[in-house]
Amino acid sequence: MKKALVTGITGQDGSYLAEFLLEKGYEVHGVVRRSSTENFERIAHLASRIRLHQADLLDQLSIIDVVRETEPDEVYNLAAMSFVPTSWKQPVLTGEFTAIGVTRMLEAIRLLNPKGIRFYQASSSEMFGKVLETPQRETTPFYPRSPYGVAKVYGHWITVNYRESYGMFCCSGILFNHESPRRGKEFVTRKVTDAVARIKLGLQSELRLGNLDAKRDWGFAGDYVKAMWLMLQQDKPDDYVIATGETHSVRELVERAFACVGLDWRKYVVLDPALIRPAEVDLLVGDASKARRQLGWKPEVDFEGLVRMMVEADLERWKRLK
Ligand code: NAP
Ligand code: F7E
Repeated sequence: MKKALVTGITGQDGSYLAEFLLEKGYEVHGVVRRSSTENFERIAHLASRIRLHQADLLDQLSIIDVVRETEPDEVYNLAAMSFVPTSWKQPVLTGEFTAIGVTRMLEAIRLLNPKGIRFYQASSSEMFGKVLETPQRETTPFYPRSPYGVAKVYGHWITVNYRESYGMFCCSGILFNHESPRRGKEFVTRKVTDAVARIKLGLQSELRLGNLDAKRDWGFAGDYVKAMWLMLQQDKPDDYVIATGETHSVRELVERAFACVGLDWRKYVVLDPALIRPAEVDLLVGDASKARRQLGWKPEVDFEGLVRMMVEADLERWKRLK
């Protein structure tokens, strides 16, 4: 039985990845940080099948301890401060978690089992930022536009560097936006689908949004965790773009989500300048042909299916709560 260690297991991707690895027959270990109130909602249904360990990406010794105790075959480093606007409010902390945290993980592996452990780093399309090429692929130069994007560029290159310096099996997945009913409510897709459900049920009257013109390549998180695993099953470590190849504006997302419940979005959406970012990423669209060719990966859920899935899940949840 293979063993996997997942940081960020309480997050959206961590919960889908843990499910996926359990289905593959893995023994799954997760890193959680200490908090006065537990926030294990996304993995509650897996509680009896996974093992959780307290550690923090800010604390090198705790990371070494958890790698030593669990002796994993594969490490998936998903933990990060992942909300872009917060990275302007807490740029130093974002750098500590999202950038230097990667080095702490890699150092633990280098010290304990550099040839035996395979490592996945959760890199991001935010690294392309003010894009220098469209569509974006593995060779597109980076131009990050937020402290989060800058931190992810560091995480990406330190992963490449440990592969090249020490011959470690390190992969970086450059994942474009991926969403699900488990997405945090501060991200635009979930903010919209949650509001649509509440408005439909008479629990909310307006939805405040920022830039409606930004375009993103949105996929389904359940599809994307499979790509993470596939990267670590190859003969050689490498970096891959994971995306759908389709882009849509926030306006299209809003229109489609309201249409799912038969409402006209113009009656409810209020533009709020406070939600405009200091620097924006205007357009993202990925070219995942390398992943398709070498990993045999392709997304199963399209944009329309994704929005419908999220609206329906939020409607169900609010009906139950109501
Ligand atoms: P998420 O839902 O925000 O989850 C982030 C996870 O990181 C949570 O489990 C969080 O734990 C954990 N974490 C944060 N700081 C930590 C620390 N100091 N020590 C230990 N754990 C810590 O993010 P996600 O959407 O699942 O994304 C997973 C990863 O992929 C992140 O690295 C993100 O930056 C990256 N990524 C995401 C996307 C996307 O569209 N979703 C695209 C590209 C890359 P708590 O529960 O304790 O907060
Ligand atoms: O914003 C615009 C906003 O916060 C998407 C993270 O997972 O994906 C995510 O980062 C777009 C932006 O995601 C609101 O200006 C308009 O252009 O959902 P988001 P993100 O910033 O793209 C990447 C790949 C990651 O790696 C990150 O970790 O939507 N937008 N109005 C808004 N965004 C939010 N959040 N809220 C609004 O009211």
